[in-house]
Amino acid sequence: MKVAIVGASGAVGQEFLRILAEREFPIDELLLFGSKRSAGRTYSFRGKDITVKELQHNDDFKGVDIAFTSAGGGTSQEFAETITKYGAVMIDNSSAFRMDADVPLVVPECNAEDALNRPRGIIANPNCTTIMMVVALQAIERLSHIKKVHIASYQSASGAGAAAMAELDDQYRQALAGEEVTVSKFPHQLAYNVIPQIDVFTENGYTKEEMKMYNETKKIMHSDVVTSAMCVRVPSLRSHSESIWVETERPVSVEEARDAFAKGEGLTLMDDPSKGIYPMPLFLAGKDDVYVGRIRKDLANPNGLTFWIVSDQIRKGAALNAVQIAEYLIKVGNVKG
Ligand code: 11C
Repeated sequence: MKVAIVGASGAVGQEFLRILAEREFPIDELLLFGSKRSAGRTYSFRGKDITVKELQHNDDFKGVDIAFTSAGGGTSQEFAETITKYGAVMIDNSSAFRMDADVPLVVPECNAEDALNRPRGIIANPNCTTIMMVVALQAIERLSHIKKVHIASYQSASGAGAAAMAELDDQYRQALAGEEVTVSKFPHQLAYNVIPQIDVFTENGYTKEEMKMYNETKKIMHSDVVTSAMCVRVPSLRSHSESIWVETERPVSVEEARDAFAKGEGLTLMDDPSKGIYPMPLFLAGKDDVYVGRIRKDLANPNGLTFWIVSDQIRKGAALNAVQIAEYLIKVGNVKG
């Protein structure tokens, strides 16, 4: 199998390299692409050095079976035709095509089969906050239809990329040294702070990040579920956390929910609050699953249940989810492998 990574030098691109190396992903040849700036850099993959090529409008994607793209929406828009014209399946991590009717939006635990119907050769990877949430929601949906979801997110610096992680480190160093704090990747200083804004505001007062959760959840779950999210940037480095309140058609007990989470695909139950056991982002970076804890009835709603999830959003929220989509296509014989 000939595989390409577009945006190889970014935080998600680097995670693709790690995940493809550690899984038994069938690769005969791996091509790395990036901007003019990152072209020429070399990364090691399964003991071999691979040099990043500049992404250009040429025939470099001839013979490529799967292209994982994570170089921003603009690049995905501009290069989608170049990438897919010889038949490569483009699994795109940007928000460029997610809500297009002819592009499936896939989280394998929920709607893997949607990936088989891709008229444009493009499969979209959802936003990280949506991916981790729907993996957990799917377990509850199997018990009773979810009508409403409220979410408060606690999103790490890494959601804004590798440079943003470095900026958070710098901000702590600068603040402790009494220096002026550099703010460039976030709307305000993040060190010693939380910021109730991720992405830009839309007309209804919600941010784009919050509206992604609203729209993408319906599409992935094939559901009329309505979500209302408050997305907040917090000064953790990696892994996002979410408080979630669901309202189901019939009341779901804590025991039923705990059992469903324990058995759910891609989920790990971590729920023993009396011993201080619940998921925390600091300790779950680099893990594959969505971790669930603090499961309890919603005191404000007889049909409500509330819980807390944490997941490494660069893995399950981005690169791992895309690789799992590709693994599904290989497993069902939809692409050769
Ligand atoms: C963040 N969730 O934490 C965003 C990053 O649509 O893929 C991912 C944006 C996207 O800042």
